[in-house]
Amino acid sequence: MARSFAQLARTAEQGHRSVHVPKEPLDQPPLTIHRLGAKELRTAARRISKVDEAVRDLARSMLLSMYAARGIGLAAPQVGVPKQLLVIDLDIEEAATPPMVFINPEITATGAALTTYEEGCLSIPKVYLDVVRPAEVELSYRDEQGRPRRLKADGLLARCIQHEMDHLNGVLFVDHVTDALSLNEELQQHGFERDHVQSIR
Ligand code: K1U
Ligand code: ZN
Repeated sequence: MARSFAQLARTAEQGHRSVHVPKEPLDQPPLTIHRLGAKELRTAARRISKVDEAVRDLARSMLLSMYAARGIGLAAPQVGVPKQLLVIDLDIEEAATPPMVFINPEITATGAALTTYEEGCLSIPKVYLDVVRPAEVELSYRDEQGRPRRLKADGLLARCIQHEMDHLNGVLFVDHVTDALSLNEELQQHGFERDHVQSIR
C-alpha cells in the first residue's frame, strides 16, 4: 500500500535524525583519537543539555573514526570532546546492524557477579589486559533523538558500556589492572609510560 505524505515525511525525518554511517574503514577518519598520556583522556565529561543535529554530527564523526580504527566503542573524551556521549557497535562487520548512541548515560544498578575480560582501548593501541568488572549493568541514558531510555546489559555490551563510561570520568582500563607485572610489560612493549596510569586498587 502506498505510504501517505505524513508517513514519508516522518521516515525522512527519522533518516535525517539517525546516525547511520558506512562501516567501511576510512583511510582518513574525521577525528583523531588521543592516546595514553594526553590530558584530554583525564578530563571529566559534561552532560549534554540539548540533543540536536550538532550532537548527532559528532556521533557520526565518532562512528566513522571508530570504524576506521576497528574498535567496537568510542567515548567523546577520546576525541578531545569533554561531553557525555559514547557510541558502541559490537557488530562492525555487519552493515545492517545499527550502532548504539548513549547520551548522558548513568549506571543505575550493577549485578553482584564479577567477570574478567581482556580489554583493549583505541587510546592504548595493542595493549590487552585482564580487567574485573560487574557482569551485568542497568543504565539510563538518552538516545540520538533525545528520548530517555533504559537498558539491561550483559556480556560484551556490559563490558563495553562500563569501559566507555569510565572514559567519561577520565578513567582508563589500565587504571583497573591488578596484575602489575603484566601491566608494566605490556605498556613498555607498546611504548607507553607507566607514569600515565592512575591505578585504582
Ligand atoms: O574505548 C575504546 O577505546 C574502544 C574499545 C572498546 C572495548 C573493547 C574491549 C573491551 C572493552 C571495551 C575497543 O574497541 S578496543 C578494540 C577491541 O578490543 C576490539 C575490536 C574489535 C572487536 C573486538 C574487540
Ligand atoms: Zn577505551
